[in-house]
Amino acid sequence: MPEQTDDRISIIMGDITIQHVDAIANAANPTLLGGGGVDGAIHRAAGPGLLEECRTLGGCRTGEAKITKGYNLPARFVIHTVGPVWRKGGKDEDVLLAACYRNSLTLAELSGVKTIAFPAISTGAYGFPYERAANIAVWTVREFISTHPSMERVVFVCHGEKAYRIYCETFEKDWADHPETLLAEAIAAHLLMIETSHNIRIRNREEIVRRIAPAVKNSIQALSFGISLNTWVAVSRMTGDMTVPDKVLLQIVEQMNKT
Ligand code: AR6
Repeated sequence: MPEQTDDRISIIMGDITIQHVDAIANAANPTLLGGGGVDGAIHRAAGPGLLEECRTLGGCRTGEAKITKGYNLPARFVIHTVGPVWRKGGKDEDVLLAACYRNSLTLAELSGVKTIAFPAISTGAYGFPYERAANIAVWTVREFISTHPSMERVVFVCHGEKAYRIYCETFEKDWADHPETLLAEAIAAHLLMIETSHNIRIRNREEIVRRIAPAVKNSIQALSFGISLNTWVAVSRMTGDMTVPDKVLLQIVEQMNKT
């Protein structure tokens, strides 16, 4: 089996159901009651106990994740996440796909998982363009593990040679020199996390992404923007629908450029 590795990320070609890792991620649907593709393969390999436990979970929203035991799988846990259905990019698909990876990793970490394998979420029945999805997957995972040392290894399991090649090419892109679109995705993902964790909706989210992305040079700055905005939201105690004032954005960008 071909394999490409750095010290914490592996890209392999194969079947996720046979991976010896602490957890495998499942590209599920909102019912969590099984389906085709990788979901079907995982349920078949895990056995009926998995479906039984899934029935107790009350489904899962797009971009979110839920955890179960792995039953007959070599992996101890399955992290079920629901990817977005591709709708030509106009329905926050990038942000939601990034949220799948981030929420799965967060949930995994909370359960003591140190090694996790991911399939290419949303790239089958849900129709997400493969290359774009691979970029988001690699980008989001790299960013997450850079700030979460307890996650020792993440394995991308590619189903087929073409898929494997695309992941390898994405992986080799210079991490410090990502194109603006990827930085925009990272910023959008930070905004989504802020919205979720403070239970707010940022009305000018898209405008913020458009304005901030060109000012951000790398992932560290994108993260630093996310942290500063998160702090501002926490201190301002805003709730419900809110707009981030221009003044605040300018202050954060100014601060970011000093670091
Ligand atoms: N190991 C690794 N990857 C696999 C495997 C496998 N055994 N089998 C398929 N893939 P999909 P989605 C790859 O359709 O697009 C289900 O019915 C596959 O080549 O499984 O998120 C759910 O219940 C593709 O690249 O998931 C939902 O209804 C990737 O896994 C819906 O499909 C994801 O393809 C979810 O659609």
